[in-house]
Amino acid sequence: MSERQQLYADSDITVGTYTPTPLWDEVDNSSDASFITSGTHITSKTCEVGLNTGEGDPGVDTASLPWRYVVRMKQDGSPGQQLTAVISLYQSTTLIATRTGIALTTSFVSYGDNLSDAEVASITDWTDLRVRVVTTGSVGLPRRSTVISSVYALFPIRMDRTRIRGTTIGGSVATTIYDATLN
Ligand SMILES: [Ca+2]
Repeated sequence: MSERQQLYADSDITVGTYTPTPLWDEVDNSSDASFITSGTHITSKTCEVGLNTGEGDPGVDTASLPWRYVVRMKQDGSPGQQLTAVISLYQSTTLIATRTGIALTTSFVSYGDNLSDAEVASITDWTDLRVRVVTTGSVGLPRRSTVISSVYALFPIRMDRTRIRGTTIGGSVATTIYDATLN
């Protein structure tokens, strides 16, 4: 089974024109019913949220699992502008990874970016990871808004821990997950 830790937004770094605030409180879940909106675009719009620290540095090469950050978003409003997004993972103010040229649609889509081995190796502080979203509107009216419903990252868990899921007993599945340190 996959051994993943999911890091959610838990702080605001750059609010810009986005509402409502705090931004992280709307995008720290998988529900499209809670979201943040940029307001109508004239030029580019930027927001950035900090991620919680999860279990921290996975510490070793776990290349069989993708290291991934995800932004679920769409463009809102009448046909006219086309919004294009750039999503980036930062450690503090240092760029770790970026994905450009995301053409938003009018339905929510989860756009992810997998980190390369070199990008993973460039992360030295797992307590200050951030995700920045920059969207730019094409020339054209009516103007549109960027809408973001979820921001998170998926990383492997530490390799010096193992998880043992309970076996089926009497027809019900034990749901407790046990952590055991091996060394
Ligand atoms: Ca949400």
